Amino acid sequence: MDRTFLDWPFFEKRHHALVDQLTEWCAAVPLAVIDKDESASCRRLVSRLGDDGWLRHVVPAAWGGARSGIDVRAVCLIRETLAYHASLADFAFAMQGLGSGPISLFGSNALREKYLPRVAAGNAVCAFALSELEAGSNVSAIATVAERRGDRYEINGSKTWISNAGVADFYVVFARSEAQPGHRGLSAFVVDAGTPGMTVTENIQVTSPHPLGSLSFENCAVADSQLIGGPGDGFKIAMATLDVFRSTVGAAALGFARRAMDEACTHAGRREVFERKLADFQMTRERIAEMATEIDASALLVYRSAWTKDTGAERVTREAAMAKYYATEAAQRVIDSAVQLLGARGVVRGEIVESLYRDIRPLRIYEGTTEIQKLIIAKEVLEDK
Ligand code: COS
Repeated sequence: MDRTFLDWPFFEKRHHALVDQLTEWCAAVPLAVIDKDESASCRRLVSRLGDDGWLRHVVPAAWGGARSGIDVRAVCLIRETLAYHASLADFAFAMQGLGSGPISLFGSNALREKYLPRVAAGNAVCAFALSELEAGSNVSAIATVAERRGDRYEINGSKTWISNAGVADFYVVFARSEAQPGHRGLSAFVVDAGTPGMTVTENIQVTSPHPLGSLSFENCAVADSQLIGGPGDGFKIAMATLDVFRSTVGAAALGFARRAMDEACTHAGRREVFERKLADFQMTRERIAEMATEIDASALLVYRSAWTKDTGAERVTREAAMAKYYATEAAQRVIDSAVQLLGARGVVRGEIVESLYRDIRPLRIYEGTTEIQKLIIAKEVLEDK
């Protein structure tokens, strides 16, 4: 994997050490092995990532984490490296961050104490339950309700496309608790798996296999101490959490793209066509040049966003949206080029570029589609004028 980007001014010495240690770890641990199903693999991966200390990077130090706050550059470097080796390992790591992010960023100390040490140790699997059938891109349209009854809330409604549904030990659930319409009425709650009234209604099979499903809530009672932030803070909690984790989606895309690039270059250097190496043809070189440039451009945007957040910016909405949009779209093009360079082999099940081709596709959709990222960027640019 190209490591020259680590010399860019975005990084500190500790980031180099992190990548060295994680690369060694990835070579030693059988990350790509699938157990009886993806859910079992995901649990095993979370537990191993916890045992070996990697999950400490998604939690603040006061609750078992590596540093006082979440170091977005470290999270990006870990996602990039894991994605290079095994997409399910990246997924398992990423969901621990996204699923616990609202608690780290906005939870009471009691909630942090209750959940975050288990997240860091890999003893609790997390989920982020935002999307609904009629509320994917439009978060303000969430219809799941949380009605206040004394010292608890009763949740009714349903969620879908929820990563780790059925595997998670707790879910951060966004629901409408306040009378105000649109984004102002939403709140965020932590709901433990096994809470009466919450059931997993469906497991969803997708192009890049990972645990995904739907949830139903019927008079599901949660104590008011499970509320994250205040009543009505849900929309801003969701958006601020996504601001942190969207750059990391770009980083995962970067890991996939770098792997595709390496596979393509190895193949082009070995494959003979018309009595020459594939790598000697100008059309191959043009493709390789485009792939390399898109990878570096993605890395610049991803690490610009992560560095901006780490060095104190309150919001990185525009930077994170650019990083996610550009890096995921570019990775799709890079991987498609790699498939093309491998020819027939590129579409054979079991080939690395074939699985990368399936793995990259959801990243252009989840945590905000490319189209939503473009709307966010345009809004930020126009507001600055
Ligand atoms: N951080 C903090 N606050 C934010 C914010 C952010 N990143 N983005 C918006 N806000 C605030 C705004 O400042 C505004 O506050 P006020 O009410 O005080 O004015 C409020 O939230 C509403 O913002 P906005 O008007 O921009 O909201 P919209 O309803 O127009 O929606 C989009 C904005 C479309 C950008 C949002 O719904 C979105 O990101 N959708 C995609 C969701 C997604 O990623 N889904 C995938 C599921 S997760 S896997």
